[in-house]
Amino acid sequence: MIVSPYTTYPMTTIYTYFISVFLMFTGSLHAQQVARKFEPVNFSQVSIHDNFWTPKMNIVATATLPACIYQTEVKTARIQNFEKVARNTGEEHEGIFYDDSDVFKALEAIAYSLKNYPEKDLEKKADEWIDKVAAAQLPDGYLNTYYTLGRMSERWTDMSMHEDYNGGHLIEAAVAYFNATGKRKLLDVAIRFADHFDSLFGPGKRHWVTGHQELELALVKLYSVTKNEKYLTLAHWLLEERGHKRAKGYTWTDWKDTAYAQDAIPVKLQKEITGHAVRAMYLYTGAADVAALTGDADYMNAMEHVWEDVVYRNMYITGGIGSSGSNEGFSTDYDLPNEQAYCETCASVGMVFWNQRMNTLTGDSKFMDVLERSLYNGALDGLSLSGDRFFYGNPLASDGRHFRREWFGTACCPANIARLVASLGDYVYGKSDQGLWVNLYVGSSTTQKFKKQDVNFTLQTHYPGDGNIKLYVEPKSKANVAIHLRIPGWAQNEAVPGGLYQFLEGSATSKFTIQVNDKDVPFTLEKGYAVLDREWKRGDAITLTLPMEVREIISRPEVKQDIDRVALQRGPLVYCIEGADNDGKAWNFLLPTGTSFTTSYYSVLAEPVVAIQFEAPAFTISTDGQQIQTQNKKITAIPYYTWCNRGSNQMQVWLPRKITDIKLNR
Ligand code: FUB
Ligand code: ZN
Repeated sequence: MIVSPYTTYPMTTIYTYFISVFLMFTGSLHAQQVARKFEPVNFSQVSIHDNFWTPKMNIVATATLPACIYQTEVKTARIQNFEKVARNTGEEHEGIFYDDSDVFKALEAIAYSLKNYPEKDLEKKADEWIDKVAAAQLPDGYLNTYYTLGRMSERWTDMSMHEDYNGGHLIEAAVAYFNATGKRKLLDVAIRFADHFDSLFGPGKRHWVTGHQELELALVKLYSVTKNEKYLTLAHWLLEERGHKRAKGYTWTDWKDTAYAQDAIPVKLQKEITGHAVRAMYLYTGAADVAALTGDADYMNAMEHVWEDVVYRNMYITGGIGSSGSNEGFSTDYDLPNEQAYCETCASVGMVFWNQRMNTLTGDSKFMDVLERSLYNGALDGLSLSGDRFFYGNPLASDGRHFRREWFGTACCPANIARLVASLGDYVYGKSDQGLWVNLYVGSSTTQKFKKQDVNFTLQTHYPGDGNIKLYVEPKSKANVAIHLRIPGWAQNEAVPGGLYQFLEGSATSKFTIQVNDKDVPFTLEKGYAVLDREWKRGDAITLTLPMEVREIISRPEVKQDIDRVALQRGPLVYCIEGADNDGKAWNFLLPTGTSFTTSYYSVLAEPVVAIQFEAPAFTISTDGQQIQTQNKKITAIPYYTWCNRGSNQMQVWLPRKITDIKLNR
């Protein structure tokens, strides 16, 4: 994974790379035909009414966003910084140089949330913040409270200082708020900022390598709403700036290792994942967006390799990534410690972004499988069931000291998980001229046009509680639509693409089934989708049943931390053992081969879940400390994302098979 200076690249790749760099500098980049296999259906066209997600979206609106607002304007000076700029009385900036981004991310989350949970007070608060943000913009379009409050002469001198990152989040918020409300005040601010950046940097102007990638993907969003090609050109140019050691001409604090920010070699030549996990995810999301609009196959090729490096060798079973705290990112292949896992919430959120882009570019459901894994496990774990406590890191084992916090000094994660949950509608469906893709099984409805005819789709399910999914298809009269239903890899015996994790042999599962109007129907399987290409009439209903048995999972032997251990999964959910359900202990039992599992509804937590139960030998030390006692105990496992909602507790995802892995003194 460390980029080797001796890595060789095929001549054709190098040749096409230089051609495209040449085109960048001659300024002749144009958006070509969109290279996506289908377009994601925008959240604004999807109504969600889901047993699992709707309560979460409501909690985001009523608890998470109020917590973000309280922390942002009452407990910290984030909003005050904008007010200080507008007052222009020489006051100092308070906080960290990237704090503005938390304001923008919260605004973005509010925008999505208004669609699911229209709440006048939230919209009022957003408008109030937008006025303050707008008042802090300088006449030349510059917007950054850290530099404007006393550091004006230093602006745009240090690429690591997140002026671009903050600007990217401003643009994302502006686009989301415009899409959700039709109000364009923040969009105009974002356009002025982007134009300011464009006046300084770009083909034939100054060089700039984004210190924390984000502006790339944001500029593509700005392009998609304004249709102004200069933003797409700028996004592409920013990608091309990487990997040439251009950062050297500037002060680049803490910039010892360019692989940290995926800047060691040009993006198109990258094959291996390196460095900071969130930076990487935002970079590849932006690269996939640019590839989709420019048809640039080199980006696609590079990302296929990098994606395999992530998923085949560097991803946790929870879909979390970035095992190392020292660089907040990747270390060496298969180095996936459980208790020390960093797995930042934002990195799992980034996995959702990137995998969605890869899915729409390729039409391959393996990317959605990874997205679903990161969404339901690594990302969702970052949000407490109450909605107002957060994890920054998401380890896969705890001795009881890991706990959820109200906020963080670096507070990137809370608003990130808020914007992800609130924008869930973006990930459910995809559409092409001929077909509909159902990617996530979320109770919802959407109306889409096929050959000028509106067709309404309504999906009903209790997923992931059970695997029964019903999709009602309602054209006005009759309509030909190829409906693609994602059949998750886990429902076809593939735990994860690439085999880093595998179902234990003999860990039985039934087959998925599909019926239309209660009758078996023919379908084809294409890239992980069951395709039903036929004429639909009003009242037709598809029933998809996914197998929901408890599956035991093992790791490749290279992951030494998981040797002789087993993880449990049911549907898309990874499970863990938490002390709260097991007499305070999660490290004192063995999971023997051949254990049988039962499942039941479990209402001990703040939301009902399906728990897994099994009998296992548990070990305790006698009160005099002289003997180890064994007794068979009923163990309860709960979905990983629900742990640590009853105070700090012991927890384990990978359960031991061997007595030497038991830890009694915890
Ligand atoms: O630098 C901004 C954010 O802070 C990053 O995305 C996180 O990883 C944290 O370092
Ligand atoms: Zn974060």
